[in-house]
This record gives sequence, C-alpha cells and structure tokens, in this order.
Amino acid sequence: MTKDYQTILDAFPLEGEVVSVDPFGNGHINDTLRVTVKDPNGTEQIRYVLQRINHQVFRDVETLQRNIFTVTEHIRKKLEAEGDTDVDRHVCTFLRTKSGERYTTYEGNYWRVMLYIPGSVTVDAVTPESARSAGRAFGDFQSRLSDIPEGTLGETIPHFHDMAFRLHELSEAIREDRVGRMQEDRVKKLIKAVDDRSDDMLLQERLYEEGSLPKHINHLDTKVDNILFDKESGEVLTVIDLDTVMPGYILSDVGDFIRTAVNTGAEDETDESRIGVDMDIFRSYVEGYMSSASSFLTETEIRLIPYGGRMMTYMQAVRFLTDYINGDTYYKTDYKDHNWDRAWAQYVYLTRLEERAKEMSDFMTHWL
Ligand code: GN1
Ligand code: MG
Repeated sequence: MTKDYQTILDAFPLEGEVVSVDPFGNGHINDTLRVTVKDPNGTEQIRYVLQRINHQVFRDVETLQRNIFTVTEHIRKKLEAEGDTDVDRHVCTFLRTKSGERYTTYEGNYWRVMLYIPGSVTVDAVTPESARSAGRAFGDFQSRLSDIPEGTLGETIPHFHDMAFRLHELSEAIREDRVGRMQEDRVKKLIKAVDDRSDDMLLQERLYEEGSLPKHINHLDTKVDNILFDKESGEVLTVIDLDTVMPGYILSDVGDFIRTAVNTGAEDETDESRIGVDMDIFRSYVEGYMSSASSFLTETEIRLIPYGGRMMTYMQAVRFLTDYINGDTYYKTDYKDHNWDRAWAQYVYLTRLEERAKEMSDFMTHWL
C-alpha cells in the first residue's frame, strides 16, 4: 500500500489496521478501490470502499456528497421504519472524516469512503429470479425517494439525461472534429442512424412540456453493474453508485436495466451475433418492477417502458459516439477503439430492441 493511500485513509475514522488497497469494480468514471484491514485478533477482511471522485465530471463535489448523504440517510430511515433487520446491507453507508466532512481532499483530488457490504457481488448476467428482484428493488428505490422535497437534491451533472442536450453535444463534436475521426465511414454511418431516430427519441421531452409525463427522483445509472446482489441468495441488496440521483424520468431507470441486463451481449460487445434481447429477463424484470411501481406510475409511463429501453440504449450510443469523436476524453477506455466498439454495440442492440418492440409493448398490456 502506498503512503498516499495511508494519508487519505487517515482522514477517516477506520476500524482496524489497513493492510492493502486494491482496484475494485469496473466503473467508467470514478476510481474505486477496496480496503482490506486487519483486526487486533489478526483476521483480515475487506471493510471499506475508497473512491476518488472524478471532479472533471462531478464539478461540484460539495453538492454531490451532500446529495449522497441525503439519499442514503433517507433510505436508511425508510428501511428502519419498515422493520428491516439488515439495514447495513440494504443501503450504502458513507463515512464522515474525523473532522466531520463528507469527503477529504488530497493533492487536488477528492476522496470518499463507504462501508464494504460483506457477501455482496456484482454480476454481468442475471437470471429471471434476480431480474425480478432487481425490478422490485428499483420500484422500491423510486418509491422510497418520492417524498424527498423538491429542491433538496442539487443537479450533480446539469442536463444529464436530457436528450436534446446529448444530441447537441454530438453535433458540437462533429463540428469540431478534434481528432479527425469524422473521416471514418463507419462514424458517418452511425451518425446517420442517430439522425434517423432523433425525433422519436425526443418524445419524453415533448410529453413533459405538454404536462403528460412527470419527473421523479431517479437513480439515473441503473445499469446492472450498479446493483449489489447477495452472493448466496442472488437477491438484490442495494443499488450503488448514487452520484446521479436527481429528478428525471422513470424511463431512465427502467431503461438502463433493459439496456444492460436484457442485452445478451456486453456493453462493448464486438461479436454482433451475441447481441440480442432476452425476453425472459425482460418479462421477469417488468413483473418485479410493476409489483412495486404500478402504485405510482401513470398509464403513459407504463406504456412507455419498452420505449425506455430503446431510448436509454440510443442515448448511450450517442454518448459513446460523442466521446469517440472527441478523442476519448470522458469515459475511461481500455484500448483505442473502445468507445467506438461501445457505441456500435449499443446501436446494434437498439436495432434488436426495435425488432422486438411490439412483443415488449404487448407484454405491458397486463397492467393497462
Ligand atoms: C457511467 O460510472 P459508471 O460506469 O457506473 C456513466 C453512466 C453511463 C455508464 C455507461 C456519471 O457510469 O451515465 O450510463 O457509464 N456515468 C456518468 O456504462 O456519466
Ligand atoms: Mg458504476
């Protein structure tokens, strides 16, 4: 372990002696590490998760951390009131520093610490049972946050899931063409596919302006690797990665699970034959979600759930493509074409979802 980690961790009231700090998870934005400690009796265990907050992306760390504490404390109270006997495994617990701050700074970077949840895992592939449990968990998550008063949570990334803004960013990237990637025929082809669908993909914004689509507090990053499952039972423990919890459309949260967990391929899949729609997962997830959310969703929202999957997949294709054209400045990448592969894989998956759109919509009639 480096002296730097030791200094950062010293700011927090940790139990046990830190023995190692290792990379953890596969987030595209923040750096995440797990912290192993040794207790006085000699046993070693992972007890904390340390994160370096990407402050290029989250420019207002103060607001970010205030939101996260508000959200986790709110959920904790709800769970306690519901009589949950395992609250520490069902919501993330962030530590304040020894001087009472919600994060610490070290050499120009911002760091935070939360408790590691023992026996938890993230998965790439869900089963129908775990998809059902995930659906219920998101419904409960939205419903538990629904009474946070308006104006309490700040916007941690302005216009985060605003489609018009994302399309504008893409057109700026195209105009600037900073690294010459607009020369590539494949890029032009994908831009054409994006343009062909842009009207349809602005539907939420139109409905909102007409007053027929509400906003709720949402997680806004409910991809499958942001869910912790119990290693033994496969039940959902909690959603993690709360950086983008803020007002938005429910279709963002529903849609991101369809984008990731219902896809038989990976987010950056290069073998197109592996990309497809797992209808069993879709159905189980929707059943789980509706068992909790049917109490607060409008008919329009229910009807639009399959659209939410396409919309989020499209938005992600646009965002990866924009970053590719900009020369990979936003998402962490493992190799030169990584953002391209991600953008294209999202587009291929979108076409698969389009092929199954009717089947998915028909399924929603159970609740209409
Ligand atoms: C980012 O941090 P991570 O990997 O969970 C991104 C999401 C994208 C996702 C794509 C703040 O999430 O919006 O959907 O990658 N987070 C931010 O996998 O931009
Ligand atoms: Mg994440």
